[in-house]
Amino acid sequence: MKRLKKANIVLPVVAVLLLWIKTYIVYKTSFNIKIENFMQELILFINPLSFLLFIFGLSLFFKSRKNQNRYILITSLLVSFILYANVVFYRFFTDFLTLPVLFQTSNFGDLGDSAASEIKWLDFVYFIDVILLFLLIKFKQKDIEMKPINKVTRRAYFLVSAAILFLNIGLAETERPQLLTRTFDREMLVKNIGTYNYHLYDIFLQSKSSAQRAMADGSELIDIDNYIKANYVKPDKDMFGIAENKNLIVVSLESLQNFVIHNDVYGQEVTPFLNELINDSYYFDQFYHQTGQGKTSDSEFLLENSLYPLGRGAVFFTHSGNEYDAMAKKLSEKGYFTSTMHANNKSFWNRDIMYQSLGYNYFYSASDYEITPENSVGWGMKDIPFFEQSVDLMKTMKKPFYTKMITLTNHHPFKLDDEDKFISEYDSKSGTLNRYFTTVRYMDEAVKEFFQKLKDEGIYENSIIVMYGDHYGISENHNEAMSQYLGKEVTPFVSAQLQRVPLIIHIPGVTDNGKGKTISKVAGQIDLKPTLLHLLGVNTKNDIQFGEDLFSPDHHDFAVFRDGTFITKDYVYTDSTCYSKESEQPVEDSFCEPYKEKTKTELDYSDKIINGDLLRFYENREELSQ
Ligand code: GP9
Ligand code: MN
Repeated sequence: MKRLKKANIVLPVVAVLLLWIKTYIVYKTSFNIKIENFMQELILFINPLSFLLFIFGLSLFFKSRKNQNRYILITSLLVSFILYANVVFYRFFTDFLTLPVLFQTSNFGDLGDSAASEIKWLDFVYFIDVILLFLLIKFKQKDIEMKPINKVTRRAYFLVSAAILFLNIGLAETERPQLLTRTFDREMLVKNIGTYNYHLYDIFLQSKSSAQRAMADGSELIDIDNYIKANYVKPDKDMFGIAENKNLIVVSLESLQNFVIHNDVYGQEVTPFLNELINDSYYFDQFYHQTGQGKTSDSEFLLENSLYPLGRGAVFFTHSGNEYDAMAKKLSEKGYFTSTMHANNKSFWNRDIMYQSLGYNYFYSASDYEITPENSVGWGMKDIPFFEQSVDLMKTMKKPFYTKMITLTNHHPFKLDDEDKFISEYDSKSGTLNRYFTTVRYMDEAVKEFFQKLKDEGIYENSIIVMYGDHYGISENHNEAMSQYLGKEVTPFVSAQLQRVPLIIHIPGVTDNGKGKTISKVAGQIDLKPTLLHLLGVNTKNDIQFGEDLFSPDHHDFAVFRDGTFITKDYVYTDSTCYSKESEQPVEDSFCEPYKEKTKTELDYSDKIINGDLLRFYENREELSQ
């Protein structure tokens, strides 16, 4: 019996086998990883192995069986948990976890509702192998004949594990050259190096970005500055300052996609008020959201800075200590009272910290509102009471003011009390899509009452009201139901088109009484800052920004998504394929070629600015370029 006290090799190998098989089954059943050929399938199959061999191999260094057992069980549980966390995250976001997102613990409480709806009791099957391992250790281990581990066996074991790692990377490199240098696409990474190695790589990237800040000096800003100056477009003379000294009210409409505008569910209009308002406003119907994992907060980041959010994590979390030249800051300097109004926990998305860096004077958060169980649903306060109380707060604000309001009711899982359902649900296999229309309809009603109250309180005439959808509400997980609604297949081209969100700019005295216009320029949230500042008569000529004034006659039809997808006047480049907008079919790559470089440059420069915290050198910009 004595020999059983020493570490052995059977148990770690069993643990590796169990987790390996489980990971592969999870790949095939819980993620939607596209496999195009046998080689890709093979890579997917072997990719969990090197990490698992390594991590369980460490147990071979334990001197006692008891400690080895403990280590193996805990590791198996932890690794299973990481895999499961990815599964739950994927169900909601169709994406894999990144380190910064994982550490956004202050969001976890509020994410409860959404996350809970993604957790199912049957999910315990994701841990079956851990239970098996436990039972094996408890009841069967003494029956297994085992040799104590020696140095030679250990060395051979790690050699095999290293060989598998190199084989994996080698095969991946032939399938996807430059995989690790071009980290646009997380799915590609997971597919090729496996979910566990991907997480290690993510940790490496995170450390790299911390180092980047430490290493940066202002010199990188020179190239960026030159690029931005060369691409600057002048504002339209008649539009510049058209709303000077008026209040600026920006409303971020939660999860509102453009496809619901002028659309219906069984004859019931989804957005009757917005459809009408569009006639009295500038309405941009080719306007795209450009958010990444930071969702609402990314859209706020785009609005405020005219910089791209990050490819991983939420920049509100990862770079809240940076220096920014935000719209809020510029308007505060111009004498505006600047604020955000959002009836949610102030620390959600790290807003309370980030808003200080963006230069807001005040954040009206949950504690500034009267929130009761009766006026709440889903994520929190309903939009109608939110708007109502917000207008009362506006009356107390110093004028002129800039406020950004963030709505909440039209948020996944799109729950609504019966009395707030103004239309009936859609009928498809996706409850999410079915309910979505009803919450959008509710939000439309809320906006209508908001306009009325602004008029009643005499704020309307002195304000301009800007509204945009922050990001998609219906993810690709609902493609089947979506294609049923749209009456056509949701191809990658259609998916990219579905990222359009409405942008409505309503200027009393200018666009009202039917003087509105639908403008079909290709544009994105990155264009908001210069556009709005110019309307208020604030110059942005010396700003570091990637957006262009939407009213400028020189504005380019161009929008870049965070994953490298881009849209031009005639083409859509997505999923490594160039599509013609006219035929909606793939065309020769050469049509998209000229814009690839611009896309890459802009995303790279924007990342450099954020990772290096380059705007802290901004004051000395004149000196830098001399
Ligand atoms: C939370 C709200 C919703 O405060 O902004 O966040 P989202 O999940 O859409 O990013
Ligand atoms: Mn949102």
